[in-house]
Amino acid sequence: MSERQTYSFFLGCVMPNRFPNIEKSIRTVLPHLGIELEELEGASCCPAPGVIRSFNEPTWLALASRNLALAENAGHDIVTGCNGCYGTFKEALHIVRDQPKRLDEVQKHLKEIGLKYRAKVEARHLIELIYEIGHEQIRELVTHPLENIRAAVHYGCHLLKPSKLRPWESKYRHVFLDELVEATGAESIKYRDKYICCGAGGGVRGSNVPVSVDIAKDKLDILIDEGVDCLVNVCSFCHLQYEASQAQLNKELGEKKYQIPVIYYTQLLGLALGLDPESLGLHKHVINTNPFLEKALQNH
Ligand code: 9S8
Ligand code: 9S8
Ligand code: COM
Repeated sequence: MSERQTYSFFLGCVMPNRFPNIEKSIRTVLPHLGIELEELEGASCCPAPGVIRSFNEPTWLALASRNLALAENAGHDIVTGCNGCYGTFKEALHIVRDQPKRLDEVQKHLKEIGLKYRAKVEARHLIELIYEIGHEQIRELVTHPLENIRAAVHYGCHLLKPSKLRPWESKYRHVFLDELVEATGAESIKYRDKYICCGAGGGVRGSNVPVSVDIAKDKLDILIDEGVDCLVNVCSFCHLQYEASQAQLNKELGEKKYQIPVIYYTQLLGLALGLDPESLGLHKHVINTNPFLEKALQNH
């Protein structure tokens, strides 16, 4: 692997407030891949692309640019583990690079709070950094392959779309995450509606929980039929949706029908690197991870 790289770590809202266990797994695993994270002090909500942008686009752009400016002034590119935050930053950069008037407008706002901004910073998703290392190289680092695990990969929307503003080469766009999951030794299964929205984004979960849970239920029912060991994701908001929706559905049913462990990619990879499940936050899940861990740890 090439020399170590340092990024400003953008947490977003969901991870530190609801899933510090995912944050822990990211902070534990990335240094093993030569990726160092620096705190991004003073960061705010990205703000969420499907929510705040729909209400007031100029405010969304100014706030997104403020977060990007913090990283730019720290001298690093920004990295996030949430698809929504990734979407906001990729699209905010595209707008100001494409339309000088918008950059001017944003620079005026940021000047008022003493921030310089040239839109020279890049926005990355941590899975993009891992993709660049390559699935074959990741496979070489794996010491404890997760041979018994049948995983259902969930990409989420903002990771892939709009495709012209995303870095994935077209022939890898719909398989790169499956390849990275398979590099851990797990099997990534084919299933119906793999690329469908989890039902949380775009303000759906915020405004109408029953509709949102219903959308999540479609995929969960497909995965129960497939008999998977876990659902793997790379978005803190999708993660929240599948954890919380299963708990909600079980409560409504009065029985624990929905028991699919929801695993963030760095948790899966960490296990395959031989790291301790607690250091990956795997003991702090809403949906019990024990049956998954029993199978996954057979090579530990
Ligand atoms: S920040 Fe505030 S609500 Fe959220 S997690 Fe991701 S999208 Fe950006
Ligand atoms: S949350 Fe994460 S990326 Fe989104 S909009 Fe549709 S899918 Fe789940
Ligand atoms: C989803 C983000 S990851 S948003 O709700 O669409 O803004």
